[in-house]
Amino acid sequence: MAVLPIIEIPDPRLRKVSEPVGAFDTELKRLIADMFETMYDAPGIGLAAIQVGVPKRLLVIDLQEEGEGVRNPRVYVNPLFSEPSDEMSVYNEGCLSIPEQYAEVSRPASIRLRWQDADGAEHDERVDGLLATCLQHENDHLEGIVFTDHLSRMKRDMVLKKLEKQRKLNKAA
Ligand code: GNR
Ligand code: NI
Repeated sequence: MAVLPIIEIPDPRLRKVSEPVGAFDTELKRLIADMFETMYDAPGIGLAAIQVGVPKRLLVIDLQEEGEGVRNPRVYVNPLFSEPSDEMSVYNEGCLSIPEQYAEVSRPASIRLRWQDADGAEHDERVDGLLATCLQHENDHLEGIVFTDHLSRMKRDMVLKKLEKQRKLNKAA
């Protein structure tokens, strides 16, 4: 297993549309294991394959609910969203590819999700709460979208300016 480098904006790879996973082989299982190790190391609650430079429709999530440190790893291969609720939910989102920046994003509070697991078996569930928010954030990555794309021009410019300022400070340190 390995901690992989996480790519950050404005890396153009983060704008690519990821391709469906076709083979449920040992290479896929190794990538999933490396993605978990990378996400836990960061630490983050979700990671899309493109964030480690692999343009495949694959996400890992672990909400580590209640902050009790109990791991609950979830893998979503070829996720498909439908039936978003009219009800919206606002969450202060962050992204490992936009480090240390946060902003409130409004998304459907619940969605229907179909996906495959690491062995290719199919699943179909309705999800809500933080899991629904996180899944939509990750699914955006598969389409080349990041959370700042959902903000007003003014808020987006503010976040991107703060990111540049932070990067300069980090460089000077
Ligand atoms: O670690 C992460 N935290 C987070 C918080 C609120 C909404 C979404 C997320 S996902 C993010 C990790 C990440 O960048 N995934 O793509
Ligand atoms: Ni992200």
